[in-house]
Amino acid sequence: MSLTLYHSPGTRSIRVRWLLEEMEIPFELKSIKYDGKYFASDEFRAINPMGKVPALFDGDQLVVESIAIMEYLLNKFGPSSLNVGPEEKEYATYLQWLHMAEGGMANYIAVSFGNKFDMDPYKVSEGYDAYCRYQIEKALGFLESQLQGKEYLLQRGFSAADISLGYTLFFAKTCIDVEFTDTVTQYYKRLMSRPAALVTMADVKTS
Ligand SMILES: N[C@@H](CCC(=O)N[C@@H](CS)C(=O)NCC(=O)O)C(=O)O
Repeated sequence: MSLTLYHSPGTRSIRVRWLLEEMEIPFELKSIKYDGKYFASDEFRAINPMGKVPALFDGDQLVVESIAIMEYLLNKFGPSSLNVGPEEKEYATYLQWLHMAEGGMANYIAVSFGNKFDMDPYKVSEGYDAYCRYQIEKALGFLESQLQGKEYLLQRGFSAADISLGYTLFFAKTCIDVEFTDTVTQYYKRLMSRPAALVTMADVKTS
């Protein structure tokens, strides 16, 4: 087995690195500074034709998309207590947050962040930026309601869905102006104080 992760501090590859650390799976870390020009270069496109991080190689098999990589690792290198199966009561909630953290949150945060800093090619209309902000606020409100009486997203404890969302909350907190409720703030602190998160986030500020 040989796993290689292309990672940039502060980006979605945090999800994959954090999961690998939690699962204690050995891997080679190729940490590269986030650089749009390099990511678009022929050199990097030869590694990942999408020109993005994360990119995971399992031998010569490339896997992209952070949540797909997480599912790949959980299913291929499990069993792991961080994975939740269809036979479990909280399977629906698990799958929902595992994916919503990216498709229903981080994608909107990325647009709003890029727009705020005039990043090419992220410039969008005021109307679309407001739409993205609306989606982010709505998801945070839903999260607030789902966290009531719980330490993590699931009653049964910490899971890969918390890793997926932990990155998203980091992205929101550090890149766009967003207020977290006390419940979400406590949840975020709980996630970021995990030993595997501390290793993964050692090169970035989480507040
Ligand atoms: N949905 C993808 C998003 C990946 C992504 O956009 N990564 C950013 C860093 S957070 C990137 O590499 N952007 C470079 C680019 O799109 O040119 C995932 O979850 O892996």
